[in-house]
Amino acid sequence: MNIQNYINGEFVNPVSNNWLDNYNPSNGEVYSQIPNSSSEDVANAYKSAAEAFPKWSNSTLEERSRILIKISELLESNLERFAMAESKDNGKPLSLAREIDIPRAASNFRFFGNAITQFASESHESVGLNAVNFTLRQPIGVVGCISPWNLPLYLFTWKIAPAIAAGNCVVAKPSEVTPMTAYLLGEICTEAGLPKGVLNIVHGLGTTTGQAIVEHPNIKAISFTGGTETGAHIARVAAPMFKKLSLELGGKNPNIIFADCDYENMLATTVRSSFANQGQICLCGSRIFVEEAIFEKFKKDFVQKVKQLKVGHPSDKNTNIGALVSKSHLEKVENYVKIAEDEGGKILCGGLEVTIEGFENGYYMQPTIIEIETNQCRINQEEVFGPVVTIMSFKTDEEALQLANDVKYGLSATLWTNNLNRTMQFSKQLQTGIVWVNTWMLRDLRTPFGGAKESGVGREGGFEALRFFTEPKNVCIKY
Ligand code: TXE
Repeated sequence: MNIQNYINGEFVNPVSNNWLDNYNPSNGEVYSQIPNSSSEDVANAYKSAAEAFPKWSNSTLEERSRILIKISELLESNLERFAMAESKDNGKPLSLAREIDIPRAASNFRFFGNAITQFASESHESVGLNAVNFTLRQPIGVVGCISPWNLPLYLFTWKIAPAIAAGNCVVAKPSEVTPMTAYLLGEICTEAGLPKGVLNIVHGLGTTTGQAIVEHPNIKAISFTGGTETGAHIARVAAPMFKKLSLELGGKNPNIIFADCDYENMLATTVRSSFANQGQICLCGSRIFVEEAIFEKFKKDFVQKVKQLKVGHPSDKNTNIGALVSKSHLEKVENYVKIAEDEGGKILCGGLEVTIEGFENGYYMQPTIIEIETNQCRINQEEVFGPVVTIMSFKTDEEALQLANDVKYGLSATLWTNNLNRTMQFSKQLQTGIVWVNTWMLRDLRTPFGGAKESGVGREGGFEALRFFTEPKNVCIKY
């Protein structure tokens, strides 16, 4: 089948009629073709968005809210279809797509459909000067949204929903590795009555289609989630045009475990925070630091639990770990296991590819735990983004904090302790955008989301996202 671009409310082929293969990671077969869109397609998408902007930006908040909530309802009523498409395209367990990815995509639209009706701006009375200032928040115009392959529809809609809620029109590109649910979203938007041109979806490679979005002189803001190197490149291209940027990039997140934690809860959650979605979540805790007093016990229990995880076909209901997203990504992750071994890391379990009967060409790998002696090794300093975690012990709070912060990334951290004083000390001193205490990936969509250091700039989520997608203007009225 052919996936098409969605421009001005219509499904269209790429102008050049060039196509790319789309692979099913569970069996390694090509199962669809996607447009290899050029700057011409991006220009068409921009034109359609620019034409839709005057009317959409003047639509009432009730109107926008109604349409966003309708999109959310349609995603919910098409849950099974979308979950199956996501699982097939990405390799993730169907159960995960059904329980997390698609419901969250629906929540994104519902949340921002409601949030926009509550969004307000500030006013300041200039006392003694007989003047009043207020902040007019206006949509930016046409904005670009570029998303990755790990949580395809979840992250695509996390950007699109606030952008259109705030009155912008959008040119969006999903990852070329996982285009399917973005394609299906076009149909839903039309059915929900989203006016033509408000959302335009172009498919293609990052270096051509994505680059064309970033280079387009009139696309004034870019919201991007992806790798740190790509983010740095986008920042360089966008800077001379003074574009507004929100960059959500890689992570190398510490999971710090103290002996005084609720052990069973910590153990079960740590299995999830290590290997959910095959470890391909920017928030996964890939560096596990354990207080010396419980290190040996934790090591034994963790290895035992992880060995029970079933690697299998994504649609098998017993599968805990599906396929990695692509062959090249599997090779990257395997290469990191070799690097870790060369650096003296000890593989406690996993490390090998898995062959699933009937799906021998799929991209499967065992969940892998590596014991290391120092944080200063490549496996602990570089983002692997697969089912691989390291463990290492520490003695004191100071040492744990130093290890946690000793990395160029700063997306999230997880802390396991029942000590309130320690909780506050770590919360203040961890150099990350998110700190989870005694939990992981508990998301409240009102909270600011994003990273410090090389994990990005800007925050998404809640009113932060609505602020990003609007331009504040100071209006000063003298009376
Ligand atoms: O990401 P890319 P890749 C990390 C992870 C992974 C590495 C590389 O470590 O192994 O990044 O993954 C588009 N202009 N993360 O190569 O290339 C691209 O088409 C404009 C962490 O798959 O960053 C896709 O839509 N766009 C991450 C999107 O950027 C460009 C999730 C992300 O792809 C572009 C994914 C360009 N020049 C990977 N080049 C997270 N933070 O969750 C690429 N793209």
